[in-house]
Order: sequence, then C-alpha cells, then structure tokens
Amino acid sequence: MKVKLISLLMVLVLFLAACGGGGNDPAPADNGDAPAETEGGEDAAAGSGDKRVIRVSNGINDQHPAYEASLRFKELVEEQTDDFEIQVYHSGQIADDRSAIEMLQLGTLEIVVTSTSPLANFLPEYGVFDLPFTISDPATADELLDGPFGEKMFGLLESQGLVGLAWWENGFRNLTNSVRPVASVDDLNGLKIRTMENEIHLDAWREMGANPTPMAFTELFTAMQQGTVDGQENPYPTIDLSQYAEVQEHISDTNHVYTPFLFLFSKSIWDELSADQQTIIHEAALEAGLFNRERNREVADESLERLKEGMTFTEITDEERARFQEAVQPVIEKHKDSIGAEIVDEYLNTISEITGG
Ligand code: TK8
Repeated sequence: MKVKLISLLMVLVLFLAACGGGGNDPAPADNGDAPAETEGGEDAAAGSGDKRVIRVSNGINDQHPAYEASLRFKELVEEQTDDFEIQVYHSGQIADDRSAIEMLQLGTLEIVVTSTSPLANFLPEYGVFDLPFTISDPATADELLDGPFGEKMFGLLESQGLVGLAWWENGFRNLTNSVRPVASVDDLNGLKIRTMENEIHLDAWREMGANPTPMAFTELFTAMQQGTVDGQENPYPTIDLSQYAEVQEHISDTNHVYTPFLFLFSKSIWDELSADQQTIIHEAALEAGLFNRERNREVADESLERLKEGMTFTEITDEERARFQEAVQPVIEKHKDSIGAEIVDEYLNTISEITGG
C-alpha cells in the first residue's frame, strides 16, 4: 500500500514539474499560454489558432532594458504578420544563457538574448569580447559590432547550429562586493568573485589577485545572499534592477569589459521559416536592438545615480586603472592562440582604427 502511494506521488510530482506547476512556471509576457513541451519544434509550433510560437529567452529580469527591447521585438513582429505568437521570458525562466544556447542547437528553443561570454564555450573565437579593457566607450562598440568584424563573428555561428540576428547591449561591467571598497588592484586580494562561465574572466580575476568562481547568472543573487561569493561584476542596469544593493555594499567603476548581448536564433528552426518570415524577424531584431542600446544607456546613467545612494561608490583613478590593465596583460597573451591570433589582431586593429589609437 505504502509503496503504491509513493509511486503515485512521484508520478504527480513529475507531472507537475513537466507542466511547470512548481510555482515559478515561466509565464511569458501578456499572452498567458504556458510554454508547450518541445520535441523537434512541432508542439512549440502550435500557438493560439495556427500561429507558430516563437519563444525569447532572457536571463535578466523584467525590469531590464533587454526585456523591454524583447517586448518591442514582439510588437514589431506581431504588427507585421499573423504567422507568429512571440512569447517573451525573463529571469532565466526557460534556461540560463548556456543551457538556452544548447536548446537552440537542439531546436527545442527559438531565440535567446545571451551575453557573448557563455558562447565562448562553444566557439572560442567569441572569447575575443572578454579580453579586458579593450573597448572603452559605447560608440566604439557600435562601430565595431555593426561593421565587418561583427558580420564576421556572425558568420562563425552557423557551424554551431546558430544564427546571429543582431547585436544588442549588456554593457560595461563594474565590480560590486560586500567586504571592502575596491580602489586599487591590491584591494582585490582574496575576494571571492563570481564570474560568468568563461575561462578568460576567471584568468583575469585570478591575475588581479581575486578568487574567482564561475556560476550561472540565475544562481548569483542567492550566492551573494548566502555569502558563497563576496562579489560579482555586471553593468549598472543589471546591478540596480536586480536589487544587488540589498546584498552588496561596495561598488567600483572598474569598467573592465564591454559585454555585448547577442540576439541568437536556432538554425534548424530558422531554416523552417519562409524568406519573408525570416526578413520580418531579422529586421525586428535589428530595430529592437537599436532601441535596446539607447534604453540601456539611459538606464545605465539612472542606475548609477540610484546605486550611489544605496552603496559605497569608489571611483577608480586613471593611475589605478592603468595598474588593473597592466595586471591582465598576461591574460590577453595567454588566450590569443585559443581565441585565434588572427581574430584578436583584427579585433584590436579595428578598435584602434575606430578610436584613432
Ligand atoms: C543574463 C546574463 C547576464 C551576464 C552575467 O542571462 O551572467 O553576469 O552579465 O546579463 O547574460
């Protein structure tokens, strides 16, 4: 009797998990339908009526400019065609960046807006964006990504079953921690810093004297709350809008890396769409991307003002920033071959052409 009850319970739990009844079921933006299970895209294809469901996965929360831009993407597509129902998710409801990229490769998810850093685990060339202190202003980032170099990097994606549709913006990353103000590279000594799942970031923080640990974004807030890590680094909108001031005391304008967001589409699902459908989705991703960048920069300024009120803000002097840059030089040399010397040279040369450096 007891055994029968337990097995019944287990079936019930599994059934609830499959239907997302576990309390944090991923409800997409204002279209109410729970996401269908996906095998080879058939089930997912069936939206309300004969619309095809296209789901957009984001790791950031529903306050973030990238989520706003994903809703803009939804609007732009749905105002141009009745073929699709765009469902927009946030906070890693479907998956964290790395798992979402794998789902795109399997054809079990359509779109992810992901940082480039996790993608370097699939395509080492993408590690070029993780080389610290190489981009210092947004205009340089735009010109680099919207030019031949950005196009070249998109070209590499097909081999991984991915299609790059647009460069969106995560932004310039800054350090926060709960232990001490960080004004110099020496202040990093022994700090337990969470990094994205990326070898270059790990090496950079090690070189600067910290004690880095890789972790999915979806686990970060709890890790800071529980003291598993002392600190983390992200752009101001993410730090502010994810309420990190509740679990972090100190913030420094390290501005150590510019992280693009990549609007990625599953190649196997993309190939099922008509040319007209592809054009509508591509143009909407590009237009929503420009909206994203503009909003992200507005919000970054507002967020910094709010963070200065709620945290201890330390401005890094040019002298000290030069010491940070010096400390990470070995990392650039170390990873040049794994990324590809030709890619690194083209990246650095393009940036110096743009900046007149
Ligand atoms: C959100 C992540 C996040 C990134 C990180 O999925 O992991 O720290 O900066 O924005 O992509």
